[in-house]
Amino acid sequence: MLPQGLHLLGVIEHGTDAAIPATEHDAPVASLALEVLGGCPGREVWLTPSRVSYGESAGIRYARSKEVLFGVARCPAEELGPAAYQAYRDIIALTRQLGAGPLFRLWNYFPGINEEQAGQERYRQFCAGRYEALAESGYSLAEDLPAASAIGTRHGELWVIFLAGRGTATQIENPRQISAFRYPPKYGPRSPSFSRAIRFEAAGGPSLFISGTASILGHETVQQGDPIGQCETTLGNLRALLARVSAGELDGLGPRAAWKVYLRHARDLTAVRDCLGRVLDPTSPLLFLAGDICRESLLLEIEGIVELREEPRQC
Ligand code: 3EB
Repeated sequence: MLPQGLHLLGVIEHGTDAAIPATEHDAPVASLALEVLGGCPGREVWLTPSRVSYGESAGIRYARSKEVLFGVARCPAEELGPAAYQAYRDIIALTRQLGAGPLFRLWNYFPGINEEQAGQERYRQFCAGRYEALAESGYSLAEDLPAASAIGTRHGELWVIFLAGRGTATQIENPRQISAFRYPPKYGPRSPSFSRAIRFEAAGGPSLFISGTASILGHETVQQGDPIGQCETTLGNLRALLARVSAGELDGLGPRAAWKVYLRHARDLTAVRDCLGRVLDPTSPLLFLAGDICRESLLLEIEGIVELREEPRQC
C-alpha cells in the first residue's frame, strides 16, 4: 500500500541478488547489483503527489505525471560506448516526444567501470558514447548538462535512470572543482558530460539534485588511499555546492536532505560512517552502497537531494 495521496513513479532495487522480485505494478523498476552496506532498506521507492500514468518506448519504462517524468533504460553492457550512445539518444528523444521538460538528473550504472576493454577504460568508453549522443541531440555540453552519477556495479546491464520535469533547471558548478565537462584529456578523449548539481524549480518548490561528488579538487584526486581524508574533502565539496545556493549547513538539513554514499571497499564503511556522522544531520536519510567509482583512485562518492526552503522574506 502506498501512503495516502501519493503515486508511484518507480522503484530502485539494490542488492547483489540476481533475483528480481515480481512486481505488482506497471511502474519502472531498476535492479542494481549494488550491495547495501548500511542505512535504509535496499529498496528505494519514488513517489509523487500527482496522478501518474505508465508507458514503455524503445525499451524505456517510464512514469509520468503532469510535472515529472521518471524513467529507466537498460541495455546490454558489453560495449559501453554504443550502449551509452543508444540509451542517451533514446532517453532524450522520449523526453522531447513527451514534452516532459528538461532532463535534469541521470544515474548511470554498469559493471566493470574501471576495466580496460579494447585499450580503453569502460568508464571512458561510456563517457564517449554519452558525449556523442548529447552532442548530436543539440546539447552545448557546457551550459545545459544534467546532474549525474556513474557507478560500477558487480554485474548486470547498463541501467540509466532519469528524471525530467516541467520547471526550471539551473546548472550549479563547484568553485573547488574544475567542471567535469572541462576536464583535461588525460581523463579520457571525451570529458564527462554532467554538471555538479542542478537546482530544479517546479510547482512543488525548488530542490537541489547533487551529482556524485568525490575527493577531487581542481581536476585531481586528492587524499589518495585515505578513505577518511577523501570523505572530508568530499564533504568540503558538498558544503561549497550548498553555499552556492544558500541551502544551509550539512548538519542542519534534517529530513530535507537525503544522501547516498558509494564505497569501493566495504571495509571502509565504519571509518566513513564515523566521518559523516560527525558532520551530517543524523535525521537526514543516509544509504551506503558498495559500488565502484569512475576513477581507480577514488574510494567513495556521495550524492544527494536537498529540498530548498524559500528564504524567509523580510518585511
Ligand atoms: C568526478 O567528479 C567523479 O560521469 O556521470 C561523478 C558524477 C563522477 C558523475 C559521470 C562521474 C559522473 O569526476 C566521477
